[in-house]
Amino acid sequence: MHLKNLNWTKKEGVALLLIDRSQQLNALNRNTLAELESALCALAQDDAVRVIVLSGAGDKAFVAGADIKEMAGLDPLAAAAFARQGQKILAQIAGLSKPVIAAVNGYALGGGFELALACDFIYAAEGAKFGFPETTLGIMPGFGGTQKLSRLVGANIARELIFTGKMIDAERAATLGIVNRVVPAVDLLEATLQTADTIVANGGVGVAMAKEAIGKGLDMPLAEALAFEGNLFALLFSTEDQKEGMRAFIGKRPAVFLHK
Ligand code: DAK
Repeated sequence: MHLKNLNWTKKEGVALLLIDRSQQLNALNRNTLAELESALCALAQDDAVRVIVLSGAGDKAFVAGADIKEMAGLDPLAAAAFARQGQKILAQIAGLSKPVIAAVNGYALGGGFELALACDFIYAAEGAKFGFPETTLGIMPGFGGTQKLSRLVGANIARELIFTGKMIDAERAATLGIVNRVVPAVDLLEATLQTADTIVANGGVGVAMAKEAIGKGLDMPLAEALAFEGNLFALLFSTEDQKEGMRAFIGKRPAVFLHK
């Protein structure tokens, strides 16, 4: 499917969703956000898609942030609408029952870093750069960056990155736990798609519930989160996937999951 600033392809349970405004380093303008929102809606409802890989077109950027040229002219009401649009997309990714993996192939700055952080995990190309330059523009992160980064790496690292606006490379991001894996740029999509394929082969309901348990559980006190996990675990014993998975193990054969 080709939209103006976005395109996606589907293969064997995996959708590869590319933000495609490479002349502007895939910066997020309002049109791109609107397209991303409708693409995520369509992919959420598509049963043939079980994992989404999100990346940027070209070899320079994942997303170099919100579109500064467009943002510069926003009045307060338009800025509020822009914020709502961005936050809706982040909520969509968190609320999707399918994993979303970010394949960061260059700059992931500002809103682009926040978009990557909203995904379930991040693979990065060698040479990719992460940062929050907002304070160099007189603003601050507004799509969840202050909260997501602090929870992931701790408040002090988040403060340093956000207050200085300096970029870090993919290796440092991996050391900090922001990035799961760093690979040569030419191998990034293949490595990410391979991991997506591994997930697709597993029981879809279990994966979806694990995503929900991790995502929602992080915002709960531990005892409540453990109870939540226990309830979801119990619910899985009503699924065909649980029966098939265990039958296949006992029968010494690969499982064939129906994802229900
Ligand atoms: N916006 C618009 N255009 C951008 C852009 C951006 N973020 N980043 C790059 N471009 C454009 C450049 O203007 C240039 O366009 P032309 O001049 O050719 O028309 C083209 O992409 C190529 O960029 P450069 O020529 O600058 O390429 P370089 O390799 O020299 O430099 C760079 C690459 C990534 C270091 C540099 O482009 C750069 O510093 N870009 C800006 C990065 C940045 O500051 N990003 C953060 C934006 S602020 C909100 C929530 C969230 C946000 C806002 C509000 N609310 C809740 C309300 C998010 C804010 C942000 O993300």
